[in-house]
Amino acid sequence: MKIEGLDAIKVLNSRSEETIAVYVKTSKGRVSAASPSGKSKGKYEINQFSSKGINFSISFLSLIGKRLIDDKIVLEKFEDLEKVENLIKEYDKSGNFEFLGGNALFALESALLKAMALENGAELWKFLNPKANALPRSLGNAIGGGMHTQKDLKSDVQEFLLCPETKNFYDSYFINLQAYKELKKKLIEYDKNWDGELTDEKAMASSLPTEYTFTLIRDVSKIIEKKYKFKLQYGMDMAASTFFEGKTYVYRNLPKKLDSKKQLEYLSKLIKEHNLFYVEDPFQEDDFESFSKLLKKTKNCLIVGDDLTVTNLERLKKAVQMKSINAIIIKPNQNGSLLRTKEVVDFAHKNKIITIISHRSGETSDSTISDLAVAWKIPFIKTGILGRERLAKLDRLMKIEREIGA
Ligand code: 2PG
Ligand code: MG
Repeated sequence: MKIEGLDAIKVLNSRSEETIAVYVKTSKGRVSAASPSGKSKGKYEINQFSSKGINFSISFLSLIGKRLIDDKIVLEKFEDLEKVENLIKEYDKSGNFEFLGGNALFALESALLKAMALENGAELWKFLNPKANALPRSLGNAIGGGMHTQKDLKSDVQEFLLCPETKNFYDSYFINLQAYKELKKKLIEYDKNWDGELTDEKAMASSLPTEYTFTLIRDVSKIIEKKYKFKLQYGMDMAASTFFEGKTYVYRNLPKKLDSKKQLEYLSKLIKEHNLFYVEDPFQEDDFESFSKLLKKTKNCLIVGDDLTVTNLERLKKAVQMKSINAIIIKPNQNGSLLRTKEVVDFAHKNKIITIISHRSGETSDSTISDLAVAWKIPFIKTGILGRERLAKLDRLMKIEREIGA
């Protein structure tokens, strides 16, 4: 594939923040891709944009586009992204693409991959892996709080996540929507402070304490099982770094301060009593040790690294070596490079770590992560239940499901 044109522009994400979209033109047509932005970002993620600002990242991308065209660089397969990264490294000496920025690189590489797929007359997932034949399970954020809402009285837990056990993707999408509706009825009945406000990810911004929320979710799971005969598993993203202050976790809903030992006791009890199958970032992002203590204490629960591991191979290796996690969030813009992201996924799978590809709280309608989930055999996708930007990814997976004939 020869590139005929490459434009980088500013676009707005679902939180009305500026981010980057990249358009690539080849003889077969024009494709585009855009990057999302996080709010509860891990401190070890690379910057979304150059430290010189988003405009600098955009000019940098234009320069790379010009070099790709002038140097007549031929891109034919996923691994050819290395040619692009080598070009970038001529100018970006940071070692982690921080001079360009994670959002800039992810949008660039996604657009280039889409162009290669178009050139091959294939859908992106199929271009990347013609043998792919399975869809991920959907993890949907139904109730939320933390940094994803501005309310005063809110949940300390950033996301209460639902995950239906269904055979096909369409059913899991359908069940999550039904469960969301049932939960909404419960909130209207039991949360007198809830005024209908939604979080950045279109989850319901309730004001109820954590334990209470889980009892409502358990009731809803019973309703769903009875009505639709599907099991509804559930869990949470604590995003614990966002309320770790000094040496303690500062809970504000039912006020309490827990040190890491108390946090460990609290969480193992919560997991047991509420039968949680998924807990993301239960401790702050430097505490590999407490993660591993929790993992040791639990059975049948995914202990998931997000801010802990930030889609970074070195941090994943440390987590594996310390037995801190049995599952990892994959967010390509945490490091920007799709080559590096794939390395993280491969290393995780080799070490029996479950992967979960994930949206960001500030999203665009780009659905590249849906294709990556299928192509890279990622068993879970966390991408919300409602909202245009979330539905774009769910719709894409339903379309892929039809193409695969699964
Ligand atoms: C998370 C994400 C997505 P953010 O913490 O997992 O839900 O939030 O994009 O704000 O980092
Ligand atoms: Mg998270």
